[in-house]
Amino acid sequence: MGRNLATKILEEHLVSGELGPGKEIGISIDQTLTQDATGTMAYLQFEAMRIPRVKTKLSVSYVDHNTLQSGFENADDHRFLQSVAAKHGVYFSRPGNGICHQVHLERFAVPGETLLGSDSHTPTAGGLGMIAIGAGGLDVAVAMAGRPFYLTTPRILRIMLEGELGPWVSAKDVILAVLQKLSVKGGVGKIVEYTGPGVGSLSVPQRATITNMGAELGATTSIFPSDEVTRKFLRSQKREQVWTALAADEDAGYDETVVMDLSSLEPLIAQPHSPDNVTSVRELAGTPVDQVAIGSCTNSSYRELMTVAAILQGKTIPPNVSLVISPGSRQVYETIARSGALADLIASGARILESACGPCIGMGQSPPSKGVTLRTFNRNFVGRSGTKDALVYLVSPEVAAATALRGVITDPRDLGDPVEIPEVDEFEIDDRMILPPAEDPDSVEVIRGPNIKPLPLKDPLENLVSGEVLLKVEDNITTDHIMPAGAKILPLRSNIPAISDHVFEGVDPTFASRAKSAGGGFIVGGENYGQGSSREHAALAPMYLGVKAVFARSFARIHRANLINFGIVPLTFVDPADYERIQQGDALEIAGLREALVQNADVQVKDRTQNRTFEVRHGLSERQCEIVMAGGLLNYTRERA
Ligand code: MIC
Ligand code: SF4
Repeated sequence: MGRNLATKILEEHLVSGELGPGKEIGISIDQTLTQDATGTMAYLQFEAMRIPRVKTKLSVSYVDHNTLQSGFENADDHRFLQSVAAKHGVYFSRPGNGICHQVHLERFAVPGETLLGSDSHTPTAGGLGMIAIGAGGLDVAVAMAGRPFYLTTPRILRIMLEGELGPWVSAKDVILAVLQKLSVKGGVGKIVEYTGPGVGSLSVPQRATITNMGAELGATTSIFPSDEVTRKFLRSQKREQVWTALAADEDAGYDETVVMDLSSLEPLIAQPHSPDNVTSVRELAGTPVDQVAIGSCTNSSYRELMTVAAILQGKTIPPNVSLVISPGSRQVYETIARSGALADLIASGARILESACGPCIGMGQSPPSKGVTLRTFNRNFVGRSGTKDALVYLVSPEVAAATALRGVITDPRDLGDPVEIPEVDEFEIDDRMILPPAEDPDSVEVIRGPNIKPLPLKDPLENLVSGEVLLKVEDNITTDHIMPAGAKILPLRSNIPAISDHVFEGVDPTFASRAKSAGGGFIVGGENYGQGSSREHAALAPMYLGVKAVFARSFARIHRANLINFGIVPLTFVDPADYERIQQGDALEIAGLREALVQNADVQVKDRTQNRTFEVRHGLSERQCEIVMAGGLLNYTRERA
């Protein structure tokens, strides 16, 4: 049997282990990317490894998240990032140059290579035929040091695309349809590989929208073949020389296959508060909205903003709607400006923001109380917009623009003939906002502001671990629940003592102070605990508060890896009913934890409050056991250096 594309690239990069169900593999990483909200930690960790220059083919540091400088903190972080990049061989994409995933797709992604990024939407580059994986900052730091990235061999899920998209239906509708079918847990442990005759009808930015939101499936990554469409896109970026044709073998095998007919899709919408809560736009048509936000790494490419501009041209948005637009990259921004489309957007009453993540991560533009907001983004978790009781819906740019125009949720098919946007054969290429690393690293002084606090480290794991259940939460808890973001908290990303006070703030504002006064303890979660963002702060800050282990029904991949990296033991219930039995406040004791890890045995947990014992499983590889016992990956790496 032939090989699928994902397996081919994984095999080419395999440096340890062998591919097989449940087996841990180590792959070499060609490229890394970081963004500012996770990057400060990643570079502090890289510095701690005392390696002078990155050992990857290419590493890029982007500034796109913390661009609202309402105090010195973010600006200080940017200065640190710029200087540390110059010193250690990393390219630096300046604030304003765009969202990491959009810029990386335009300027750096290479078919067939591997990319590890400290952001969960790194799989965006899968639209260009890369194996691009999101991870915690520490994993990225280790990759920059030239070490492999470890993961459990993913199952390969094929999505066979047939037919072509109808008028006013776009890539966002494809991935919303996939989410509707598979749910936010449907991709856990899998790589989603798109194949079939429908692939050729999708442009690279459309493919990237689909692979981007594969993160919302919980997938390890998603990938498209590299074909003539890919070549054309690379030519438009004056990078045709990096193109190679890549595809699965004709007779390739897959673990699972789903068939999707593109021509049967209609405009879709994800309702509050989960990206998989999908229905048709028709169903909700007529609902009044307060805000429409267009942008993010999912939907802010050139063609998308041109489409929005064409829909709004010569019109004015109604008084009940605030329309905000953030172009995905400076290249997109400049191109729509030169074409005149930007003027059309401004004239329509749109509020134009800088090219950055912006409202997607709650950096400004929070909706009003109980406000209805339609966004072209990828996540609509409670509170992420900055307004806890807001109702956030996720849609395509076409639906967003039609809705902004009418002031009520609108199926764009009601607008009549679709707008046609001619493709750009060649973009104007200007990389002056991407700074190459210094030629003389010794001359560079790394600048640290007062917000950058030293990295907290954990002691090696003890054999007897005890404490109380500090919090019990339900299924699908996101890292936005665990470690909220937004304009007020994000500036503290390089200050763990300060950011720790906000852990679980939206769920239980007493959590941090209770954890501190109890000297730490445990967390209990349901299924898919820790889904969403890659922020390692969702592990690092609880570690700082003394959390020793998390019990859950199941974990999301990146968060589980982050817990291990910071020495917190992720444990799953052997009998799922124990999740129901265990209560917040129970006093627990685990004797012989280290032994259980070494012997690869199930772990006995004594619930002193209920006077009963239950079993949990760690499922850690030998390497992961050693990391946890060392008190985290940094200690482990140092011990081995
Ligand atoms: C997100 O979309 O949630 C973020 C902000 O980009 C995160 C990274 C972070 O929290 O810094 C992600 O997706 O990994
Ligand atoms: Fe930025 Fe939003 Fe994309 Fe995260 S999902 S990288 S916050 S635009």
